Amino acid sequence: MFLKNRKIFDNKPFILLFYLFRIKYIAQNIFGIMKTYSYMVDIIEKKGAVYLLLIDPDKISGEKLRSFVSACDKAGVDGFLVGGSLLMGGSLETTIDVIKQSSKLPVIIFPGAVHQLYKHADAVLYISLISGRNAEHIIGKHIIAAPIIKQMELEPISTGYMLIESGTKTTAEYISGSLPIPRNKSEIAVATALAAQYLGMKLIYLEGGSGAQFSVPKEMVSAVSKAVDIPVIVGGGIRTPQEAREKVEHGAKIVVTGNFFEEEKNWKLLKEFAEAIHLKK
Ligand code: 1GP
Repeated sequence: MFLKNRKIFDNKPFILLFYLFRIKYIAQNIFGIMKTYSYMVDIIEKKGAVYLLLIDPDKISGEKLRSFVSACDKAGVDGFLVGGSLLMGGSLETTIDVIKQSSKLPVIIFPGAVHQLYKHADAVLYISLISGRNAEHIIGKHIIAAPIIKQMELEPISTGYMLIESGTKTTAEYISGSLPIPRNKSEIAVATALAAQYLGMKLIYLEGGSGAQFSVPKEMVSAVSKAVDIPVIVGGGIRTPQEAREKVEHGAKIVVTGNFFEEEKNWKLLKEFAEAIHLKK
């Protein structure tokens, strides 16, 4: 029996086929599974930074969502994050379906909980709350989510998520039961971000929290961006194109806005935000 198998392996075309499958598998891992991450790296290369719009399914739906997505598309937004720390009734699935019907831009789930996963999204930020010490948010929920992500064939983008003190207590802080990093302690943020990079994470998210009173300080954005080699995302409390630009000028490679565009009267500023974030023209 053993000798019989040996004969098969001695067969050169068989070996060639074996290696071709291996190469295909490796290529799928790099170019297939990491498709959305590669897309963002590519945008960073071409435009200097990525602009993502966070959509909260509780805040917008139906025709208004369709119009908003089209407006984002026209304005030069690079993609969408969908999710929230707390979903009060809005549907993540319907929101993603509507975005997908209205735009070709990638949709990345920004999960506030394990049940916020959906196979029609392009990717999921696989966030570990590394600024906190709550094991459930560092690794616990991830174990529950991992088999679901695999089954859905979603691209997980490993993200070191850091809450930064932003004036008042934010929903993310309250729900996660974790202390944010003090605004004036850039060295803690740097050490935490470096640890995430050494653990193999693909992104660092400096989060002021949705609707934050103050966005992440530029000094901290700069210190963290200089220390790590992976892209730094900055979000929370960004309300003007100038503020968004300042984050990019201090090293942010991805900027997220959410709250500000929940008011329709602000949609006219989408293009200005996109242009401010895209440093390279
Ligand atoms: C929140 O960083 C995002 O998780 C966006 O924050 O809603 O304040 O823009 P805003």
